[in-house]
Amino acid sequence: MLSEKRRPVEGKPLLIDLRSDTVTKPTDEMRRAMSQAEVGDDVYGEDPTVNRLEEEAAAWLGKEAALFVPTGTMGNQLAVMAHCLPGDEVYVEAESHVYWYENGGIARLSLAQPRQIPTPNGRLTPQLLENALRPPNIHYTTARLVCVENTHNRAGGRVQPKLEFDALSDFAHARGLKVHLDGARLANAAVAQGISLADAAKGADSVMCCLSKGLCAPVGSVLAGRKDFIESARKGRKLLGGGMRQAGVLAAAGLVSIRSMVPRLADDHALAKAIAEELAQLEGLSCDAKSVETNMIMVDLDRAAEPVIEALGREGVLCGSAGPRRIRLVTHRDVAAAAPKDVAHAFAAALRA
Ligand code: TLP
Repeated sequence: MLSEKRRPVEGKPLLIDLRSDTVTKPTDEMRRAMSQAEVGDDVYGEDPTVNRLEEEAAAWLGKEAALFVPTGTMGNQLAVMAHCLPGDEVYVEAESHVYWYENGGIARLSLAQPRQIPTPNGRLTPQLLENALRPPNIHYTTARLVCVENTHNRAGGRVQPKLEFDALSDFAHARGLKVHLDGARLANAAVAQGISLADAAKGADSVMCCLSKGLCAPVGSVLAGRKDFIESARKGRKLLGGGMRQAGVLAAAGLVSIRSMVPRLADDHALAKAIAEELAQLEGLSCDAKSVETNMIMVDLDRAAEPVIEALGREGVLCGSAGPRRIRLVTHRDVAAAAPKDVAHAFAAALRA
């Protein structure tokens, strides 16, 4: 339901684009690295820059091997394909991206059965998983995989703390399940906790992390796991038409993301908090600044979201809907530090309109 196609209102200069951190532009350093990248045919395994990115991404995420993929969606779906057999059950948090926003991929690409587990805050726990699991029985399909999302998008960028994730993955492993981590924004989760991404992903058998969101690369995500898992995902990527050729021009930007863009996410988090604190003072909406843990802000309205989003667009603030009366705002590198006051003024005007 996010209004990804919303564009700046014609004739009016764009002021603040808070639709997503996917709108970030590559940095100057990235553009330089892209123009100078050494390349080869990656389907033959001959692109030195892609090979370097995959090596560094594996170490970054604390896994044996990694694969460069065009999108986070492809990374998640390849993981499900590599872990599951047709008919298997995949446990997903009820509001997770892999269930909500990936076109039914679990069912369509892996022929597996997603089982939604509702949570109050996007955080699956051993108890909730245990309630969903069934003992082996002739009537039941095979429980195979649990997917965890950190940070959690529809929960408003909430973080699953490392100890909680470790406990959940220990529980899942003890019951013979694999664990896939949708870490599209794992770097945000790591920065918020002051830990490395490898530490944050330790309990996962596989992890996907996007380079094209807050980390500013123009394209690309990485999927990491054991060597044999990555070999299976590499075959799956070819099946889906994701075998790219001189992809080093893209991987070069991804290397800048991994090497130097993570620490600055703290600025995005501070900015999100500041915007939420300004919005919390307005009438006609509710915004809980305390629940802002990373770079997302959820605003609940006392009326329909779409007309307010349109009015905000006329005020030069772009954002998306995350429910009939809910607006999502996402901070990123291309939002000015002075934005909180401007965003609050735009909301006040839009709510008056
Ligand atoms: N999320 C996008 C939209 O698809 C909703 C956004 O603007 O937030 N996992 C998570 C948790 C995500 O938030 C996203 C993208 C993905 C996977 C998919 O990544 P891409 O867009 O690269 O396929």
